[in-house]
Formats: sequence, C-alpha cells, structure tokens
Amino acid sequence: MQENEGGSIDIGFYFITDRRLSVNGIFEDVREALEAGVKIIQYREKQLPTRKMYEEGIEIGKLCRKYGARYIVNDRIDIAMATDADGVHIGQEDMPLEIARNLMPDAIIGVSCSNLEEAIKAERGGADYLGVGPIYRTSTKEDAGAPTGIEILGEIKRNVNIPIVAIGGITLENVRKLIEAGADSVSAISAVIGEKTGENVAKFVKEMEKWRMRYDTDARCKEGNNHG
Ligand code: TZP
Ligand code: MG
Repeated sequence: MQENEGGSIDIGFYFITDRRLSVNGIFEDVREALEAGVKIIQYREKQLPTRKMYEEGIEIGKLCRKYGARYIVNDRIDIAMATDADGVHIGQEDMPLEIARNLMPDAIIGVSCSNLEEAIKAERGGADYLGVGPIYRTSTKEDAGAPTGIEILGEIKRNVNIPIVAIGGITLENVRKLIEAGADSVSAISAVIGEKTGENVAKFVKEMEKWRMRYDTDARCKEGNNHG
C-alpha cells in the first residue's frame, strides 16, 4: 500500500476472507487475491477457536508479506498483535478505537461506520480508513443492520479526509456508482469468493482502477461542499 500525497493510505480493492463461502480454502482465496493484485487482506473469522485463528493468521501474514500486501485482522486485537498484523479492523461494538490505538500505536486501524457521526468520531479518534455500509442489502453479515444507501458515501466524503471503503452487497455492476458517489475503495465478499475467487477479484481490481481514474472523488465531492 502506498502513501498518497495527502498522507493517507491507498487501499485499492479490499479483500476479506470468508471460510463459509470459500470453495478452495481461505489460504488459496488469499493467494489468488494477492496474485490478482490486491494490496490489503482482511482475515475475518467469527467462530474459530483462538488457537486456530492464531495459526491461520500467521500463515496469512506470511502470504501477504510475500506479495507486499497489508495483513489486517477483523475484530480481534489480540490475534492482530500476536500474529504481527499490519492492522486491525474494528466495528462499533468491538474494542474502543482509543484502546485499540493504545495497544497498536503504529498499526493501520479501520473502523466500520454506518452514519456520518460515527465516521467523524472515528476520524477524530485516529482511524486510518473507514469501512462504510452495508451500502446494499447483504446476507453475508448477519448483524449488518439496514442498508445505508449510496448517498452516505458523498456525505462522509465531504466531511472526513481518511479513505472510505464501501461494503455490503457490492457487485461488479455497482462499482462505478459507488466510486462516483464518493467511495475511495470497495470491498465485496459474496461477489468474489467461490470457485473462481482470483478471476472475480481481478475483475473488481480492473473495474475499480478504471473508475477511480475517471472520477477524482476528492475534487468532485469538494465542489459540492458548502460546509468548508
Ligand atoms: N460489513 C458490512 S457488510 C459486510 C461486512 C463484513 C458483509 C459484506 O459481504 P457481501 O457479501 O459483499 O455483501
Ligand atoms: Mg467487528
């Protein structure tokens, strides 16, 4: 991941593991995503015993390092620290951001938000990027809550400076709309993980690059910003 001119991280397509949807196993999914050019991998596991998570995290970290990609752990700061992760992703009901920051001072910390207030609070609290959603209806995350719709992306974009990763029900067909609306990056789970994870990811990587070049989201959103 590179530093942008403004000092923030350039995320690209954000890949998240899902063993329930996986056909070839999460390591193979991660490897294929990395081959497809993904620069950030989130290890997301809701039910595995800690020991197993630790062991898997070590392997995913190794794979990411081999490809020069960032390895992020969802929810579990203990696993992130123990497996020497580059970062951790936390939701509104996980470890408070302030505590996470104290525990991992130099890590990349992402925070899930579903409204402007949460987004502003996360930025002020030192988050490095935001996961915003669920934009659309999703059945991948049981407690995802009601869809936010795409307007939230522009609203947050106009008021925060850290990168926005749109998530929830995203398919290849709506990548353009999301980038146009203010997303810097997108993440998709069910639309990519399966028999052909690598091929699916490659399509997202290409589609995102295409529209990110076309839309300078920062410039466009600031034009419509009357709040300074
Ligand atoms: N956070 C908000 S929605 C979601 C997560 C992890 C699930 C996204 O999965 P899908 O299959 O891309 O809708
Ligand atoms: Mg969480």
